[in-house]
Amino acid sequence: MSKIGVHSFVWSAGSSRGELETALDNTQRLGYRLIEFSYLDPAQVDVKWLAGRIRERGLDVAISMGLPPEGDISSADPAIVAHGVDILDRAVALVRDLGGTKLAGILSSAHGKQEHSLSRKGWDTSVAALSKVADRARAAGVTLNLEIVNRFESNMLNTAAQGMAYIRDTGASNVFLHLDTFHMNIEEADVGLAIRHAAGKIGYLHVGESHRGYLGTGTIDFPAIFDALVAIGWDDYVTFESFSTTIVDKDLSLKTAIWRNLWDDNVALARHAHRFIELGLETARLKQA
Ligand code: FUD
Repeated sequence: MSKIGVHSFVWSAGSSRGELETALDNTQRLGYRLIEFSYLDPAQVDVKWLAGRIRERGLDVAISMGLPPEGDISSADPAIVAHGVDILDRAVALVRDLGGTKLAGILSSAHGKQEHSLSRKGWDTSVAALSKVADRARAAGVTLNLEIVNRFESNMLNTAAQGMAYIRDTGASNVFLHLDTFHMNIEEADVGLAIRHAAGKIGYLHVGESHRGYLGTGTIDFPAIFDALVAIGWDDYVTFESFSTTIVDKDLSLKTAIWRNLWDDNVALARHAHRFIELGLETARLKQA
């Protein structure tokens, strides 16, 4: 049985107890072993209660987010950088309090389309700020996983190679890459090769289709991706991510340009995705046996 996770926005963008309970229920019932909560706001959620529910069900948990413009740690404005550091520190605490070990997403710059290119100073500012967060995260037993997203969602880390350079500059042992097949399909010359080159530095992984709908119905070469994952000995979570206008988050849906309805029935979608990932990994293992 492979370790397969699911992004909470497959279930709901809400965080009422009922919505969270349904999300956990569906996650477990369909055979997923990890739930990733996106933009979970501790002010809206009883974190202790949620941690207990996750533990009781024997699930793992990860948290993902993208920094807002007013918390961009690559900014020239020290107040904006300080706000971003505070957001990251609080997200690390949330991961720890939920019983998780991974913070993922766009952590090194603002999430969203930028109208300027990144300067050397912006890079250095971000590396310095994130390194400090990483020190505190290490004490909390949390890793920082930098999501590599396409050019329309960040002006900083668009390829795995750029992410590796950033990690080297931090010198931190608990900073890793968060790779995502949707973004890699846009920016990497060869997705399988990029995974092989990044082996050992990949901390978290999203599997999403080229249109972010049903896996296997777009243009992504999934056999090449599963082959690469098996070749590098990946034995951590593969988390399914998909977006449709059926589930709208006020921030993320706009930043990721979710304008089309790619599915209504999230249970059918998630059931299919689980089978697709399981079979893909199994086939790759058979090929390499
Ligand atoms: C964004 C993306 C997501 C996002 C995450 C934030 O394009 O792919 O992974 O960063 O959902 O919580």
